Amino acid sequence: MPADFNGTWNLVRSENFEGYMLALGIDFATRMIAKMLKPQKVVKQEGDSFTISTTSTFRNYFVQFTIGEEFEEDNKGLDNRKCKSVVTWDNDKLVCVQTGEKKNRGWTHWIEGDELYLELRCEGEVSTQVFKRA
Ligand code: VL7
Repeated sequence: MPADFNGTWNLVRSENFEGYMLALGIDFATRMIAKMLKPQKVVKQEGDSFTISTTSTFRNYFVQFTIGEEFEEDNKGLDNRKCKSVVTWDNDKLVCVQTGEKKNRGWTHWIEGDELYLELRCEGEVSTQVFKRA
C-alpha cells in the first residue's frame, strides 16, 4: 500500500531554495520574491494518478502525471524550460526525473510524521521544502 499524499499542505520551512533557483538560472529579482513565498500544495492522488497544484501570491504551477508514464513537462512560470518527466515509486517515496537541458534535475516527495517533504534537485544543488497540513 503506497503512501497517501492527498491533502492541502502549507510550506513551513525550506533549505537552499536559493541554490536550486541559481542552478535553474532564475534572475535576481525573481529569486528575491520567490524566496519569501509560502506556497501551498494541493495533492490529489487516485491510485497511481496524481495532480499537484502549487500556488502562491506570485506564481502558480500545476502538474498532472501517472506513475511510470513519461510526460512532456513545461515548467511555465518557473524556469520556462521543457523537459521529459517520469515519476516512479521508490518504496513510499515519489521520485520524479526531469530530463532536459539541466543535468540531474528532479524531485522527491515523501511523508515523515505529519510533514510532507519535497527535495528539489538541479545540477549540484539540493533544496528541501517541508509542508504541514493546512
Ligand atoms: C515548484 C520553483 C524556481 C522560479 C517562482 C516560485 C514560485 C510556487 O516542481 C515543483 O513541485 C513539484 C512537486 O510538488 C510539482 O510540480 C516545485 C517550485 C519550484 C522553481 C523557479 C521561481 C519563481 C513557486 C509555484
